[in-house]
Amino acid sequence: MPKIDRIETTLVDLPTIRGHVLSMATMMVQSIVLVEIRFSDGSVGLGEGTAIGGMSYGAESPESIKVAIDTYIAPVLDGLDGDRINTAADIMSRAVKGNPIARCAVETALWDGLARRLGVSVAHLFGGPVRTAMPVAWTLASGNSETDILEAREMLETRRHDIFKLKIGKRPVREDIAHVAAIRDAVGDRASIRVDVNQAWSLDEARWGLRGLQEIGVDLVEQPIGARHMRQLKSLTDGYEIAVMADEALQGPEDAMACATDRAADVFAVKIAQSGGLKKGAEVAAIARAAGIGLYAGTMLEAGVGTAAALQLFSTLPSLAWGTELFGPLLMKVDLLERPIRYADFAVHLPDGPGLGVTLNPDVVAQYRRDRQPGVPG
Ligand code: MUC
Ligand code: MG
Repeated sequence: MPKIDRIETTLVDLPTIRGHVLSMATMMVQSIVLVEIRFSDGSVGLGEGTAIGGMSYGAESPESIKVAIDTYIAPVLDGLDGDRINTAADIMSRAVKGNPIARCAVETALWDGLARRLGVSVAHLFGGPVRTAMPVAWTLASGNSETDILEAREMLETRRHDIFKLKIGKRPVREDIAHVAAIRDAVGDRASIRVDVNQAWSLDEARWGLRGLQEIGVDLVEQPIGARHMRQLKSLTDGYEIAVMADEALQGPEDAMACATDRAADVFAVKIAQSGGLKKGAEVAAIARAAGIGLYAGTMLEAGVGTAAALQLFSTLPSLAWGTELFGPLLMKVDLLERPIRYADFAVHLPDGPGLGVTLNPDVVAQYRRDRQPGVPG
């Protein structure tokens, strides 16, 4: 039985293609933690842990993910049979409370290692893909309506995306609605328009907001109010026709259960990282499915490894009515993978090959790793 020999983490800072303006932060760089697990038989598994906007989006940061893995997860998994992923996940959740992104990164590397040893894909371990191409949204978040319109037109013309998610919540509600309306008018019925408020509105702002968004033909509003305000979210879900999606409110199966029991949202943004791993992500999706709640594959704006991991899982779900936003690698100026994930015909394509189906480009990692020695050629 291959044992877990070593768990290595590397912080990598990747510049974004433009400022990505969210209600809580503007991202000029995306920092990710790469995880490589080395097993006693020589096999290796890859994982990724990625947060958004330092600590402004959630409680984990790139630095805290690295510390959680190096200091608290690696020692308790040392020497464990590498095939026993359920045992490893259980040990991790007993040793480390919270920190779902760190646990997901390690679990991902265990799945990659196991699938590679078996010569199959991670999707295969989850019962096999039911699809290999998935609709993929692009986030318009340049902070400027005109720039967003140009970007949307280009995405439509190149057939890369016809689903746009607009990041709002930073400006007064009226200004945000005018911004969304300008984009809605510019693209007409060629695209689905959705918005993500990232918890920025109070309940009364949200009531005006949802009414306005509904009137201008927006399809969906994501996490309009604070993650903990589940009852208030339900009042919005019940009060308007526009679909309401829960995102930050879903930190694993327990939150999913509470949200589904009250039917507080119409759609779940399922994120493997926020759920605490692929297995728990699958549980969140199963709860949604059992409750008749729509599914959407969310992202923490991961680079290629984390995005591939999500694709492996979401390719196996019988229904994914709202598609995905697994576009993370496209937001960064450089790609970490030897063979980048393919985006074409308004879809993201499941990488093929064993494990996650991806390998790292060592030159790019060497050039962008945070601990790179100045002057040492990367
Ligand atoms: C979020 O809240 O959904 C997804 C796309 C994007 O631009 O930010 C993320 C996070
Ligand atoms: Mg969101």
